[in-house]
Amino acid sequence: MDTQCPFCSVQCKMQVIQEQNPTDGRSTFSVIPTYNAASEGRLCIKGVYAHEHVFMGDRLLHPMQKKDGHFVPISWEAAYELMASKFTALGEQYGKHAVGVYGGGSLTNESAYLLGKFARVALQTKYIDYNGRFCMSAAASAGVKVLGIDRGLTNQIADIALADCIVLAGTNIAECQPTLMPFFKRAKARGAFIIAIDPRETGTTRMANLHLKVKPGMDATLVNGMLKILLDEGLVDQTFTRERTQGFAELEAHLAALDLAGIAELTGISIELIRQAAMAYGQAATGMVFTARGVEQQTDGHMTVRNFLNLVLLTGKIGKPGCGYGAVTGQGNGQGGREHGQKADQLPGYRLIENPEDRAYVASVWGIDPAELPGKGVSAYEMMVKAHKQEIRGLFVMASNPLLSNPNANLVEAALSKLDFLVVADFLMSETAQMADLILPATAFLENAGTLTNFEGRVLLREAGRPAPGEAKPDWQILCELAEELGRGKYFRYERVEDIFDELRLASRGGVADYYGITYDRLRAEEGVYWPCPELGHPGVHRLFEASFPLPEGRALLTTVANHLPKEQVDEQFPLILTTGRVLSHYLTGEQTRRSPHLAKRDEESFMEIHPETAGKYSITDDSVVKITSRRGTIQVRSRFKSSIRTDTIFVPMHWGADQNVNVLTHDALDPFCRMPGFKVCAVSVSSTI
Ligand SMILES: Nc1nc2c(c(=O)[nH]1)N[C@H]1C(S)=C(S)[C@@H](COP(=O)(O)OP(=O)(O)OC[C@H]3O[C@@H](n4cnc5c(=O)[nH]c(N)nc54)[C@H](O)[C@@H]3O)O[C@H]1N2
Ligand SMILES: Nc1nc2c(c(=O)[nH]1)N[C@H]1C(S)=C(S)[C@@H](COP(=O)(O)OP(=O)(O)OC[C@H]3O[C@@H](n4cnc5c(=O)[nH]c(N)nc54)[C@H](O)[C@@H]3O)O[C@H]1N2
Ligand code: SF4
Ligand SMILES: [Mo]
Repeated sequence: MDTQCPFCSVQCKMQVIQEQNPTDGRSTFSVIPTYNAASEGRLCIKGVYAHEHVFMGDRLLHPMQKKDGHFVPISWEAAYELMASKFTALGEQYGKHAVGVYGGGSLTNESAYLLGKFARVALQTKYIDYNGRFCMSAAASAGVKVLGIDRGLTNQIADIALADCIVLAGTNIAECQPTLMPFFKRAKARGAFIIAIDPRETGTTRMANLHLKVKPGMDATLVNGMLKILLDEGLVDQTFTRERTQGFAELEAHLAALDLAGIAELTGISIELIRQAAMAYGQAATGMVFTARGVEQQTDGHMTVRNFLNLVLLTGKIGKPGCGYGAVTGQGNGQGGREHGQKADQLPGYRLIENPEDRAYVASVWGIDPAELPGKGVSAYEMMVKAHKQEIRGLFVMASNPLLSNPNANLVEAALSKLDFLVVADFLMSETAQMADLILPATAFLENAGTLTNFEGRVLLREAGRPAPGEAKPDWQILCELAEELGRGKYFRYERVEDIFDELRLASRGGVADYYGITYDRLRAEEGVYWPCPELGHPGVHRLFEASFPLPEGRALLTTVANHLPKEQVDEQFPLILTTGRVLSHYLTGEQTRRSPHLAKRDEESFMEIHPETAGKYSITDDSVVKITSRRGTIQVRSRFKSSIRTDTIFVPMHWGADQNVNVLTHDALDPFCRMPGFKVCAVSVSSTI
């Protein structure tokens, strides 16, 4: 089976070989990495064992309806009838917007595109959003505002090795995109200076020349310090700033008024270290800045990314070899998943649902009247709040496990319980699926063909390697058949998945993320194609912004960013900062990796990283079960002493559920610009359970 790893945004290519023993019929598996330009023939441990959840996990094989608290298998026909009748009845009683749709960044471009169309055309609801809201929304919205385009990497991956200075802010590439590490190591071997910004030590910070152990949530302020030093030291690229940006005068005045001693105090980083970082980046001839969820999953994540972009723009380090910005995308199709209409305010190709021209164009491709298209809905967590208020009464979740991944999980659980009808399409019995009234069995990566766009903005084709097991069906087929049952089938008739891609190409044509020139034949022949690719013979754009930015006068936007504190602050009762994230062997809510024996055994349960000095204060011993409590709830995990984490901070990963679900603790304040939750900072107390 020639395939791609289903997990992170690198999308490493591989071959899974199944051999069946003729006597007992049992299968053994081997996995060979295959070459593609991003992974260069590497796989991390998650890729090596990705097939395990497909073959060994307790796959969902039949549609199932919950009756008296138990799931019973039903036919696809009965499932479609039930869903259509329930959603139609809710629409008649409460209006069409009483039904919501919730998607995911693991879906192929074809399914993500179709899910957006399904919500607007088949259900005619405005409420659709997806898990990428928690992932890429801060970086995406900042990229659009400042640069005019949101593409994960503004240049090509090969540029990393050409950078003389690299800033890695809130990104743990060593554990989250491990196969990219050699690109950074190559840069370092060439003499690049690497700066990591992270409150704790990771495999990534260990690679750095300078590690700034920032106080969680204080990155925007830290960058203000770096910008001020660049300005004071004459390291601003005056020509670039004058010719290619706007807003310099305001930014200059704002920086001049800032006080470095105050910034050092707020961020926990000394002026000397801030200066060292600023000088290294400012003096380097080439350089790149990368941000990820550490700085983005904040209640000011949008503005924080804009400040990192100030760093890039003030030094003119974009649009040329060895220079650029990367928002290190998370999910396998985290990039494509955010371009084709799963987001509350978007239509395919990054068109906007509130823009009359965009509406008219997409409506013409879909063969409907633009007046029929609903307006914009609300963000993922806000849909949960609407469900809690019973404004949303029916919900269709496809490729996400919101019970574990939304902030403030107790409210989310209550919201999902209040729904009149919850449908979940998944291939595993997730915690959210367990709450469903109806489960639709989907296909896993080995059975599902389609395109995915990797973190660079390179579109890749993943072929299906095996038939769907049991009665499972690909997501796109489920959507088409449901649309038929809802009486909207004429808008959803495709013979093959490639036909959906061809419609997507047309729907995205002329948009920001233009896929028109990309075809399955090209994807089979080439190593993937970068968007924008507006014409069939077009090579795709490897490096953006070489000459201008797609904004008024071709200029990027500099932003004045205030020194902000995170929304939730510690106090006497909740004296520690909790930050959350990932470990190498598990993926997101752990649904897939917890079912893979080789991956699960590396980390069988959740844990809390804590400084031994801090632990001592609360009489906590190493490797013991502890309680962590926030203003929202309590979880229990095992302690893990780490003398390399800040003493005011603890870290808990996000991969487990039930009484280890870290999102029971997180708060639900959202970033005002992009509605990203502040997953990376909440106030907690810790205590021993002994
Ligand atoms: N193994 C593995 N790989 C994955 C995933 C997975 O679940 N497991 N998920 C994929 C997805 S969807 C995503 S979005 C990416 C996520 O990739 P990353 O964003 O790299 O992962 P995180 O661990 O969430 O956060 C990165 C780092 O931010 C640090 N951090 C926490 N708070 C702050 C802060 O306030 N400031 C700064 N500067 N740093 C902070 C954390 O200590 C952590 O080391 O990974 C993708 N790859
Ligand atoms: N505290 C805290 N919370 C976080 C984060 C954090 O750093 N800290 N990170 C956030 C981020 S970045 C993300 S991306 C979200 C992720 O949040 P979720 O979307 O909830 O995470 P997953 O575990 O990927 O859930 C995907 C579900 O869909 C199923 N699935 C996978 N592929 C497919 C498919 O192709 N089709 C169908 N139908 N089903 C499929 C899987 O079996 C799984 O049950 O979590 C967010 N939540
Ligand atoms: S998890 Fe990411 S880095 Fe690891 S094999 Fe899969 S795609 Fe590659
Ligand atoms: Mo993510």
